[in-house]
Amino acid sequence: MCSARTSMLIVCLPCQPIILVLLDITPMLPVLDGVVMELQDCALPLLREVIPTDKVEVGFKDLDAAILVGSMPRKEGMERKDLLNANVAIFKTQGEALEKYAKKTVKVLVVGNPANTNCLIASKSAPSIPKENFSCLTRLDHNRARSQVAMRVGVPSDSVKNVIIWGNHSSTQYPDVHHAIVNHHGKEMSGFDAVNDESWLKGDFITTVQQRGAAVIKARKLSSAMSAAKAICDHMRDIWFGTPDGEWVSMGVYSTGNSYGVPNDLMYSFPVMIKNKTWKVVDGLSINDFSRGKMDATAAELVDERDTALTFLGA
Ligand SMILES: NC(=O)c1ccc[n+]([C@@H]2O[C@H](COP(=O)([O-])OP(=O)(O)OC[C@H]3O[C@@H](n4cnc5c(N)ncnc54)[C@H](O)[C@@H]3O)[C@@H](O)[C@H]2O)c1
Ligand SMILES: *[C@@H]1O[C@H](CO)[C@@H](O)[C@H](O)[C@H]1NC(C)=O
Ligand SMILES: *[C@@H]1O[C@H](CO)[C@@H](O)[C@H](O)[C@H]1NC(C)=O
Ligand SMILES: CC(=O)N[C@H]1CO[C@H](CO)[C@@H](O)[C@@H]1O
Repeated sequence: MCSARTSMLIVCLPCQPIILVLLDITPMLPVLDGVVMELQDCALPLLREVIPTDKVEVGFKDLDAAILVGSMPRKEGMERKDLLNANVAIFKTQGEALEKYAKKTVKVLVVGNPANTNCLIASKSAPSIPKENFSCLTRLDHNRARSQVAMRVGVPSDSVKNVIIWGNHSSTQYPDVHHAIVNHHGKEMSGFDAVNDESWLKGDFITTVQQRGAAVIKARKLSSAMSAAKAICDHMRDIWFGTPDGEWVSMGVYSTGNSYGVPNDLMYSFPVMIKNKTWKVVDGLSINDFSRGKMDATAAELVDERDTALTFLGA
């Protein structure tokens, strides 16, 4: 599958061929045909086949990876509870379909909002698939934070590593740069030293990242598409091939209650390192009072949403 590119090193470059199975609801099938044409027109060398379908038993059959994007969008005048109820129904059905049709080793990435809670519902509806195999997308927020710092310092985005997104994928998420490292023209510095503007880091930086989704919608009249797709690719690629040595990324993963005082039984965004398709929360980072308060606030929001969602799940 992967060929060694040099005679001295066996370097397995990210070259995993894929078959894409695209599931949508029946009225969207004509639109899906347009997506299939565009995918073909990309002439992607690793894309071996595209299968559009409106049948769950085709869409979920023997999957190695599942990216759950479809969810109920908020409509004018819709109550938060009704929206959550509708999404619980969708992600319960999708969890059950994963349980029934997918491989037990499937890696499931939930994108549709509210992503954290939808992910929890899907995992609870697929009891024979390990909870660790479910994650939700906060990589877009992670990339936003990384890019904001890079632009501020005036370095390329890959000169900034180890930012963290804690908590929910919402405006209460906490983008944290206390452990970030910036390569400032060859010299490694902490994020705070490189930026050298604490009030920006504790103020506008945080709100810019938290409200970036809304800002994109306001400007484009449409929600993030390209950046979200890029973040999904980053997330799945890192699950497949691992994170680089010494680097972590942010992912919403199952909290067992053993990391950073985050309550048990939540999908919460943590810094994780990934090896051999298995993630581990990066434990032991120091957390100051400023961070603590923000991490707890976003956790409280998720506990509340989970408890409401579980009443719908039981119903
Ligand atoms: N976590 C993140 O960072 C992040 C980033 C971007 C978007 N999102 C969320 O992702 C979701 C999708 O966004 P989008 O812009 O791609 O929306 P979209 O409306 O363009 O696409 C959603 C697709 O899902 C389909 N769908 C709906 N219900 C379905 C079901 N039950 N089964 C199969 N397919 C179904 C729809 O027909 C539609 O084609 C939204 O909830 C959005 O808020 C999350
Ligand atoms: C958590 O984040 C999602 C995604 O932005 C949002 O829809 C949801 O309302 C948030 N949860 C709460 C309880 O605010
Ligand atoms: C990688 O994970 C697989 C399945 O979980 C396991 O069988 C294998 O031993 C692991 N390999 C390494 C090098 O840890
Ligand atoms: C990402 C992850 O944690 N994957 C796990 C999924 O479940 C299998 C067992 O079925 C584990 O081996 C993987 O590590």
